[in-house]
Amino acid sequence: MLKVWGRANSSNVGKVMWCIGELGLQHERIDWGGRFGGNDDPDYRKMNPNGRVPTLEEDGEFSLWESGAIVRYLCAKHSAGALYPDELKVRAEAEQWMDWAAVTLHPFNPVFIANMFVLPPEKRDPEAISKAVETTAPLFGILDQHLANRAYLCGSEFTMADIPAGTLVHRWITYAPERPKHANLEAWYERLKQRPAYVEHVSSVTPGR
Ligand SMILES: N[C@@H](CCC(=O)N[C@@H](CS)C(=O)NCC(=O)O)C(=O)O
Repeated sequence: MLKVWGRANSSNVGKVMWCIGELGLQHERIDWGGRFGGNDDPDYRKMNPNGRVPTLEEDGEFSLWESGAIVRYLCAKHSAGALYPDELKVRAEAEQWMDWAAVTLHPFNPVFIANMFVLPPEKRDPEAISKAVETTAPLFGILDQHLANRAYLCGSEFTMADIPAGTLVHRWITYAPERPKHANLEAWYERLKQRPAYVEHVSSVTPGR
């Protein structure tokens, strides 16, 4: 049995839960981290020395942290040749988009969350949000251009490549109304919203802590 340790309103937990939903795997999710606490629990730290969420626990004998690594592992195990592309170059491209989303695209997200949901209203900084929009818009422009002639990041089919950036695009489109219009990006977001697991774990979830 799979266990996912992590609160549902974390984008990194949402990424893993969306993947599990796509794969149709039996699982249990345990509210952890944020307002639920638990990150400093010594047993939890044995599984995840970072004291962050999510952590995947499998059959009580294997655990894994880093949401992107968890998505890769689950897709490789349960969806080889589909969500986890067989062809080495296609898989490398998928991993390229996954790493890019986690490292390059992601930084706007904590700025949005802190200044829209977590900090007390008097401490929120609209300037920080504007700056994040300004630096992030060209990055979503890269995705928009890439999506000009393909339905999903690796081509005509949905793969694991779509999961990390797809998790973030919801927050971008929902919480950055002053963003530039990117028609291909918005069409991709609409396609993702046709997927029940995306709606359940990403697009219907209000961010927070
Ligand atoms: N790179 C890590 C980041 C993990 C991370 O920073 N998670 C955040 C939530 S998105 C966290 O644990 N925050 C503290 C908490 O929720 O208690 C991953 O992708 O799994």
